[in-house]
Amino acid sequence: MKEFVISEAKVETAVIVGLVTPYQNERKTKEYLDELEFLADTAGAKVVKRFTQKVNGPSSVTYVGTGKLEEIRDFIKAEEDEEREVGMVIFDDELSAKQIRNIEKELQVKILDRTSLILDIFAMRAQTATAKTQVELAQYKYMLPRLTRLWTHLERQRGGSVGLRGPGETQLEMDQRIIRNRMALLKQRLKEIDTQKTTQRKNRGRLIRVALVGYTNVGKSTLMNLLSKSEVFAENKLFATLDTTVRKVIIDNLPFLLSDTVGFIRKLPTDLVDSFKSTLDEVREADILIHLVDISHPDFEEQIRVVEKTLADLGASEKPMMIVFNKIDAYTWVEKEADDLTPKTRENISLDELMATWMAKLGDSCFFISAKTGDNIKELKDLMYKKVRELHVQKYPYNDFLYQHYEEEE
Ligand SMILES: Nc1nc2c(ncn2[C@@H]2O[C@H](COP(=O)(O)OP(=O)(O)OP(=O)(O)O)[C@@H](O)[C@H]2O)c(=O)[nH]1
Ligand SMILES: [Mg+2]
Repeated sequence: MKEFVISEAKVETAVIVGLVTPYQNERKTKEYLDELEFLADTAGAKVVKRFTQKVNGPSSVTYVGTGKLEEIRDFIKAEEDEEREVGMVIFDDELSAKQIRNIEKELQVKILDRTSLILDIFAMRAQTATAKTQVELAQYKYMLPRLTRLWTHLERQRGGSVGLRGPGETQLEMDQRIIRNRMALLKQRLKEIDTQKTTQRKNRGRLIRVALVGYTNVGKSTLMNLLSKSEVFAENKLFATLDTTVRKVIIDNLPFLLSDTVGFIRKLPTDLVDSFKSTLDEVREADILIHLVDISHPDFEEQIRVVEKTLADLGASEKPMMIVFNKIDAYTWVEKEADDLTPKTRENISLDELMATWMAKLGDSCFFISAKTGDNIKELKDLMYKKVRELHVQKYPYNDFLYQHYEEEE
């Protein structure tokens, strides 16, 4: 638990909750909660306490068991007694309407889950009309099956449900209808945007398209800026980028298009991925993907799997791909004592060893850089030049500027 100082009293505070299950051991849960805390921080909430519980699976009634829920309630009460208000409780998994209703009744504070938190950040980050429309649609998709909770809230205010059932249902049905209409409108709007974007993409000319993909916060925008000398917003926050940016990059005599796009994350609901269809078309239509990985992250291997799974969901896993490991400057490891005979863990592997392992596995389809210090960037550019040219010659064999150059070299 972190220190709580009075000068920060205006910052919304949060308690986060996760489960340890047969499928998610303590270490994993800690990593998930670290990430959830980072998400909360990105959304502007300060995490003051974590709760975890060892169970076989989430309870369908209250997610955690009754005892744990009381523990959380007692904590909130104790904080309130000290004039420290807990603004919200955030759960690491998506909650059902029923779970939210029951938990809220017990804890009497704002209840969020991983999905609604991510949606909140998306809403905060959305800049363009496309992103805003996509986020709004995703928010309604999340809200619709959970609408009853608004109604229960009302119920409580009016003191019981007797005699209110009729108008209550009507109210709910009305809300649902309004939302469904709004969703239809948003879908229609996205369709129009899609058509527009498809036309735009067709008009881009005969250039190879390279897409930067990867987990959130791995450095995609930083690399994009470095390669294209553009100024895409990059910072140490999750989902700094929501909109796709496309830039023309020229390496040597070879122009191509490079796109930077929204980062992926664990437990991202498919609905949300669907809503970002037009943003992710850039990935789907790319000729080659650069999968950027943050090698300094303790859990980068799982991040790779999450990205691969998301790409498969998008139908983009068959594309040519390069894995580029970023942040080699920030990689840390602990050398084991010679007399320590316990098995080596991930923390005991040196960068050289790790690089050797991956190169043995992937050959020249993997690469190691630091977008921050510029380490190996020149070599990365050379490699990209080679790969893009290969594709270009295959796809546009009669393209003048390249064809000439190509012949000269024959
Ligand atoms: N140490 C180190 N930090 C880096 C490197 N590359 C990027 N960063 C930092 O990592 C953070 C995230 O960088 P971004 O470029 O915003 O990452 P992104 O993948 O675009 O993230 P999202 O758009 O949020 O998905 C920033 O604070 C960068 O300064 C690197 O090579 N080394
Ligand atoms: Mg970015």
